[in-house]
Amino acid sequence: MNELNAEYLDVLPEIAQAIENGQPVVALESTIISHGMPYPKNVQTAREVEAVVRNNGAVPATIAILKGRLKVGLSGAELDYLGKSGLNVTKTSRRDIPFIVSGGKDGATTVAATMIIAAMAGIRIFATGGVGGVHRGGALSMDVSADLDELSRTNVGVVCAGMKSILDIGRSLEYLETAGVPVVGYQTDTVPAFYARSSGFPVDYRIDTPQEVAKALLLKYQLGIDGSVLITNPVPQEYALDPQDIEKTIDEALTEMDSRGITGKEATPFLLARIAEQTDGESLETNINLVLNNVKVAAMIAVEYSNLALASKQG
Ligand code: PSU
Ligand code: MN
Repeated sequence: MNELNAEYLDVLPEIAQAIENGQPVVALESTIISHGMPYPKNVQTAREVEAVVRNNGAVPATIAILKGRLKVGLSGAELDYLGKSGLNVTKTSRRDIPFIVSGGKDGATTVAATMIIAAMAGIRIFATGGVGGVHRGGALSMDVSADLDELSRTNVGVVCAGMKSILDIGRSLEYLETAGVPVVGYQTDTVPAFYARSSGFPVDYRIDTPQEVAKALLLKYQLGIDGSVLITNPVPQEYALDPQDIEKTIDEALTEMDSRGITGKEATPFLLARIAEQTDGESLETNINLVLNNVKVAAMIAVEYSNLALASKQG
């Protein structure tokens, strides 16, 4: 752990010990809890997610900011508090962290902010549902998620189910290429589109085993090449939604967002909530199951990463 940051970090003892010993740890974000899913499913899912990480041999580390403290690992009561507070907790990305901490406030961390705090604590693998990207119309509005720049600079591998098609997936991938972020397809040739198994866009590298993913990630850091590897893992077939149905819902949500003038950091939470409402919870079931699938893969990668890193230290 970086001495400079230790003063602001609260790492649960079990997690601190695992990091210290080079054992597998998987970081998890909290905006998905407060802004990504409704209560109480969000809290139930967050607990289930932690259980799946454990069942696959790693220690879960859910990350958030509470009363100005950077929390790595949350108690059951803290998870419940975040889930109940929902949209009342500040969505916290890179730019917000110093202000939430200096104000002693609570913050639900996005992919970008979770990566930063995970890296401070020494965690190398992080799992979520979907990452942010270039919004549709983003070429003009310049609404590009801070997640993309974070992926180019912070050394944490991110497992996700691709991007929701609320985003312009093609432009998001162009941006990642420019930023030097490799997009890996875990057992797939095409980038998944969150609810759907494929966006049609090719991945940079298809990798079929957790060990091969871990090897490339470790090598990247051994070579001193900063930034993430985006590991995309398609939603399990049985939970995938019909792309045309979901497209219609997304289009309606985007039209409503524009007519209400919603922009900036409110855009993504608005779209997520609208889509969940409009699909009568069907999309929520898909969302939950793809997250569970991602954390399982992330835990398997973390186990392999830990083995390889320990072996290379000894060797
Ligand atoms: N996309 C999803 N689910 C989510 C998010 C994005 O499918 O929960 C959340 C994540 O926390 C992500 C953030 O980091 O939204 C991106 O927000 P913005 O587009 O404002 O950067
Ligand atoms: Mn944005």
